[in-house]
Amino acid sequence: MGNSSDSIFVTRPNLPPLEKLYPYLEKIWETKILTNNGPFHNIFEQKLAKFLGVNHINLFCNGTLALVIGLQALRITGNVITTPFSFPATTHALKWNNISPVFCDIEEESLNIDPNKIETLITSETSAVMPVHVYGHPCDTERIQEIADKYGLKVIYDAAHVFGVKMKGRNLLLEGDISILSFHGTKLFTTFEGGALISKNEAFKKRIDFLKNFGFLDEITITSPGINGKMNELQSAVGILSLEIVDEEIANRKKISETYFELLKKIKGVKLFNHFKGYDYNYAYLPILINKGQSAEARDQVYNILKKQNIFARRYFYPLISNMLPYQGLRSASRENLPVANRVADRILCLPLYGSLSVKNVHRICELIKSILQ
Ligand code: T4K
Repeated sequence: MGNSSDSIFVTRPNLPPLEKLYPYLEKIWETKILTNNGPFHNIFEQKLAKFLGVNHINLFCNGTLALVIGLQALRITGNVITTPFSFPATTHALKWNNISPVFCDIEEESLNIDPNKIETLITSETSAVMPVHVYGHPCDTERIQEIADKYGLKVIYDAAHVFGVKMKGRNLLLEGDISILSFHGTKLFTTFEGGALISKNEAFKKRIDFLKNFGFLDEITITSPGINGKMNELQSAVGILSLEIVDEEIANRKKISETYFELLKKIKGVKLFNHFKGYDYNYAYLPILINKGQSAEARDQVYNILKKQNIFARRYFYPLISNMLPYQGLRSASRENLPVANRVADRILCLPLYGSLSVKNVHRICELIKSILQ
């Protein structure tokens, strides 16, 4: 991470006013309740459930553990079909459960798992599908559910990027069996580190509550070999306050994104992702493809020239997870199996996007991209 004061990063956290946090800190210092289902944890859990329009939610210390524990609670085994175009946490969560990932190619337009390619990968070992709503663009959940129902598979959504995405007539977070969110410092909605798991019934939520607290049923009874996935009081306090500012952040990002779209659409070789049909986008990311030449060269050129100007765009998600050392040897990791994902990973660039990014800087970034590509 660069640290020059004029640096422009891919994102910046949207933090609540510090003075609003002080009363929460005073309360924590007074009561000395720091964690283990404290009062702020419970308030945040309720407020968050209401905000997201869900009934069953568990808070976590991060999104990765929510995934690991969610897979465990669903008793997923064998093989799981997933996307290679994501943050490594998605696939690592499978490995931490001794599950083998089977990589499926992605769609050109949404960059999400391609439902048309899932069925050919299903074998007697397959127990689930784990798609990711990449950059907050919703997966084709109806088609995925149809396939899951046909073969009796579970569906686990890595929904780390979708906070604040609003579908017309349905709640994206209630698709599949479970969804997990991330509240990491780089996310649109942050609790510094943090995450949540959304499920469909109270019994499952209770099971997750045990699993994320070592499996304790009461002071002396352990029901299962749980782990520590709890969110603490400080994170929860930040979460309560951050709920008050997230809608404004989305509105600010929307305006900034619109400036980007306006300027970038005129540049040959830049592909934008701005067709938000059927949903209100959360503007979590500003991904573009640099479509010039056959390799990653042009994209890397843009990335490096921006970097020299202290503009730190990011190549999320390059390299593909399937090309990372722990996964390279898998049959499904071959480039022939994943032509679209490999092509996209060589061209993807996420540009800086956050509510306080100035329009002047957006113009500067777009001018630089234009001068490099023309
Ligand atoms: N599934 C998906 C699809 C995910 O994208 C993620 C996380 C997960 C699962 C796992 O959820 P968690 O267990 O993390 O809750 C970041 C994040 O570490 C990671 O959480 C995130 N995805 C991923 C997309 O991005 P890095 O290595 O790129 O972060 P870093 O530290 O380079 O930060 C990028 C920029 O953000 C910095 O240049 C400046 C800014 N920044 C960052 C931090 C940490 C700040 O301004 N303040 C900060 O505190 O991975």
